[in-house]
Amino acid sequence: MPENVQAPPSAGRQRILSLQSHILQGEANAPGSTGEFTWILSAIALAAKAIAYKVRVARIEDVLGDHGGSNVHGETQQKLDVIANEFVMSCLGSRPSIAVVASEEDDEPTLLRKGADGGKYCVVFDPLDGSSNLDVGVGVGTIFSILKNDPNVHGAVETLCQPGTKQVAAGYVLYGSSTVFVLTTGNGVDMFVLDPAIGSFILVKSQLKIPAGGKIYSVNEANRRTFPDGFGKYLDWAQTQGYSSRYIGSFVADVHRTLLKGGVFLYPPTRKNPEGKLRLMYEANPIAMLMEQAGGKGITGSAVGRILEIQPTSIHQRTSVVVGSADEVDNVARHLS
Ligand code: AFP
Repeated sequence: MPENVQAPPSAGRQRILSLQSHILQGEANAPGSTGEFTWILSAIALAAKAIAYKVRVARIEDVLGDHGGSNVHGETQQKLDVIANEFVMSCLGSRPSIAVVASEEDDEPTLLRKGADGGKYCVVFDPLDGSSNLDVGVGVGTIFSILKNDPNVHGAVETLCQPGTKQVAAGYVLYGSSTVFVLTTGNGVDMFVLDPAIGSFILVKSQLKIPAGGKIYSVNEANRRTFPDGFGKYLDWAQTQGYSSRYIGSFVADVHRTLLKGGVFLYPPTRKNPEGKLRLMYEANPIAMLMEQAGGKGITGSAVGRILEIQPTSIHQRTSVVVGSADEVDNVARHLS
């Protein structure tokens, strides 16, 4: 630069980019974009900030423990499950671009708009995954998946029952030692961290890639005797190869570690949950999309198929899950076939 020309204020400095600016930038590069998508992500980010705050002060405000009810899956609801669900619902409900929303905590999806009034998108979410760990201060998370709305399909359930390959975006927010927002809009994976001082999610890693391998398996090994044989064979093999075991019991936290450090997370079919425990639309699909976008893989444990290709028949259906580094998912698959 010539000596007489002053450097712009940002030259030589690290650029600070918020989630909002990052999405706006993406929309500016997408011809015909209307900005509706930005509104949805900003609603999720707002709900996430409110949930992050509640999780931090839960012990002080005495909102830990059982709510007294159970959700559609027969699981005990925590007080914070209900609070988080209301936060996400109220943030999303006011966005005119959303036609249908469905929460893991609710029996039925909510049809917000239909026909000609219908918005362009549908949002499916698990407001507070891993909530049974809240009382002991373990990381929990919100998981979401965004699908397109087809105005010609009537009925909320029919509208939502799309395979994971149709997701236009997916992500999670981890409420851990920091609040981390991991997002894909189908063009790689980006990671943001909430700066509590300014109340913004700041981009910390663009185009995040999962390591191709990693000698860590993450599974509830107490269920091993009831896994299909192939999973036992894989675990025996991994133990002879010097693998480590890490299991938090909170899907988002286990997935986040796997994404950053490599390895594999497994929730196989068990005697108690022959279809697997995790929910296809609220948990498995969004995480499988993130893993694939980061260069990893996601398969079901039973038919050794790609999670994203499962055609859902109900919005609360469960699936077995094997997600993580491409080489490690292949190692598991090799023992299943
Ligand atoms: P909660 O939301 O009831 O705590 O369930 C958490 C979860 O769905 C998922 O986050 C964990 O990976 C999985 O269950 C743990 O299940 P196990 O306790 O059977 O290992």
